[in-house]
Amino acid sequence: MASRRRLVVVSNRLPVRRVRRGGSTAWEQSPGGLVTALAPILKSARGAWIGWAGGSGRAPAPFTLEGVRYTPVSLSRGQLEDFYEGFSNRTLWPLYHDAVRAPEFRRRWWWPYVDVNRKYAEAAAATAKRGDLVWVHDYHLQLVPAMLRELRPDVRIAFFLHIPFPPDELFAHMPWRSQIIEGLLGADLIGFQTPTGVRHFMATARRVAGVHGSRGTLSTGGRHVRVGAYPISIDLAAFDRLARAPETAARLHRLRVRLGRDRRVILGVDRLDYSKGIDARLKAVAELLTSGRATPADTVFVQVAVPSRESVKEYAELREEVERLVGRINGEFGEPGLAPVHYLHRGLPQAELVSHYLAADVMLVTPFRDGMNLVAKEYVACRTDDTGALVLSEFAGAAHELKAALMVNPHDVDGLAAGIDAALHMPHAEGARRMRSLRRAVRHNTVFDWADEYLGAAWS
Ligand code: GDG
Repeated sequence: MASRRRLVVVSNRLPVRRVRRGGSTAWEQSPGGLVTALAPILKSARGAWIGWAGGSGRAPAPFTLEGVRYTPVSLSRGQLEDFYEGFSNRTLWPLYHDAVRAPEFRRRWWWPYVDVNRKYAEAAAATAKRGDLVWVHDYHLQLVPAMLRELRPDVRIAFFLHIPFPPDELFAHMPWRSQIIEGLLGADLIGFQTPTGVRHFMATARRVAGVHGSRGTLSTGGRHVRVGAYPISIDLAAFDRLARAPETAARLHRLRVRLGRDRRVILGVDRLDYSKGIDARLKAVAELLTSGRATPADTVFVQVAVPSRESVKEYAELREEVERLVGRINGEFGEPGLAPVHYLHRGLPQAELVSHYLAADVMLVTPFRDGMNLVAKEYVACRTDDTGALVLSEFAGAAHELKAALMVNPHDVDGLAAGIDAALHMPHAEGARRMRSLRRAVRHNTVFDWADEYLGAAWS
């Protein structure tokens, strides 16, 4: 019954961008694992995607791109400030990331969050047909499942949270905790990145909404809501292909020559976000240089920090802190022509990103908390010759699968420095054994497996 299997995806942002072509502008799919995995499914299921397309004011008209129907949602300047920068990124984001920055609970951000969620729910209700599956994504839209159920009890509803779900006692701080839990419970399936997220959510749902259930099913209002862990992943084949491409070899060669062929390369790649532990790893690098375990002549640290949420105060402060640390390390330990830290405050084209992964003897993924962390998986996917070492925070969702990484606690600067040192001196055989095991883990669960598993559960 093809009509029953239609999929409507709802996410804060549409995975598209406007590009200039000739004298006019056109829409283009932006690169990313989620859209790569879902585009073929949406295309064959004549599916649709609803989300914000950037900008404020009137939304652009719906359009079709590579067989997928995109419906932009409009957000006003005020909604962007209160719903997006405020409630989503200054309340929910820090609260769900273990409160590594204090979440702000402002009453004037709550109603815009409700209004914008209703707008997405109405757009989904207007698009979905009877029996369709509507898949709602992420923390910006947690009220949509219940709002949509109210409007359209005849569709199936699934929700996936890309970021961690916090422990019960932390979530309890949220003034609108019951509204959020009830919003989520409107779904038929709620997916989290890890079993820990599932556990936290089940505990909170029992306490806040008084629902019953165990073993991945909750009962509420005469319905069953399934709750499960579905760890997201990457398009392994795409990274494998890029890593083996002849142009990549040439790019890698140029990069290694510029970084110094005899130096060991340590790499970090993140959005410039305080959850990612960029400051912690800079302190650990400083510790290695201070203790003489690394010198600017034998080791170089490259940090790619992609600008993110720059209008949010905490992000501007983090940028200052990171740049101060980089300046201090280079000032203290650098020599003319030999900077121990290279800091790039920009995103790289994907082919360039892959040559950085290939240039890195050691990859540092050290978030204080992270839903999954795709960078860790991408690094592993690119290491086709089983070389390289991954230093991974035990607080990244990816740590559940990438067990052969060198695990670290980013709050412990000495332990982190010791982990990096161990990675730099890892015996070849042990490094290869670990990398083979990491590669098996990524092969075992690609983004296509993730989408299959999740959608299989949502449709059943
Ligand atoms: C959220 C959750 C969860 C980064 N720098 C460049 C670049 N990137 C790409 C990477 C990777 C993506 O951005 C970052 O993904 P992460 O998973 O690390 O992080 P978030 O943005 O925080 O995503 C996270 C994810 O959702 C998925 O569910 O894993 O836990 O926080 O794909 O490759 N890409 C390019 N140049 C760069 O400089 N081209």
